[in-house]
Amino acid sequence: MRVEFRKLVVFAVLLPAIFQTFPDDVLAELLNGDFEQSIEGMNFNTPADWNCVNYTAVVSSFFPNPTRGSYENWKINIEPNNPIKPFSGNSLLALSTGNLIEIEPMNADVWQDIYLDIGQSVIGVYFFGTCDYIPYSDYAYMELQSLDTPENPAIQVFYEAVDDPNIGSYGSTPGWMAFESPPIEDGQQGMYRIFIRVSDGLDHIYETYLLLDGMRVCTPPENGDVNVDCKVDLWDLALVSENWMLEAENPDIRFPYYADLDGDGIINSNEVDLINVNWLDGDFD
Ligand SMILES: [Ca+2]
Ligand SMILES: [Ca+2]
Ligand SMILES: [Ca+2]
Ligand SMILES: [Ca+2]
Repeated sequence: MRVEFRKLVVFAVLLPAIFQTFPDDVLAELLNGDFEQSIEGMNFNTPADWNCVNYTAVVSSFFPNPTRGSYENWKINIEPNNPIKPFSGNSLLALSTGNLIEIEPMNADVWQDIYLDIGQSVIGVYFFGTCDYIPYSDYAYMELQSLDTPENPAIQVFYEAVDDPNIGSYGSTPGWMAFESPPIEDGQQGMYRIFIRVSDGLDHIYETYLLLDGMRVCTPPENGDVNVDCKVDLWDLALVSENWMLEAENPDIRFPYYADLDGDGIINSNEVDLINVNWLDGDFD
């Protein structure tokens, strides 16, 4: 009888702690990670379920339209009739820095607070492109900021900057790039802010853009996830077959960098091998 009473006490003590971990307005699930839902605005539509500052627009395609600057070194063939299309669904999120005028904002931010459990990662794709030049090194990043222990350094997910040799003046990433945050380790689980920023760095002029799509929180497979949906199955084989022997060198096509699992610039049997080794791994909830 005494033991039963102790159990009750433990339960009563734990209960408020559980509610504290999951407040009413925060779910343990990423909302609108595919940016298919938006809220109509005066100048542009912002993503539903995300907190936004400055230019954060849900669009059905993207083409740079800088006030000044240039996109002459972008690594994709881009024209008004050949814009960047969503990675998945019908829309993507575009963040932009300020343009010519001094009172323009220097940065654009989006964030969402979420509970991350052991083994979970934030995954998805991004594209970074700049109309600015070195030494005005605009940059963009995604990081996970612990809300339970704010003194802990943020977990970096990706970081791109104009002065990185892979980008350069008026440059870009070569296409949609996959990202995956380091999995949450035992003891790190808790509330996090998924924080994303694109910034002018030094001044207020010459736009830089960050595009995002296909974001989700899950327990990813070790490898083999060609289509970035957190599981290894027939859809990955289908994407490999669709892009069979496609090479990054070919300027006429947009190479699916996110699907090039071994990073050798070609979609071939290496990807099939990685799918086989990791077959049916991942998050099938
Ligand atoms: Ca989408
Ligand atoms: Ca700039
Ligand atoms: Ca997959
Ligand atoms: Ca490859």
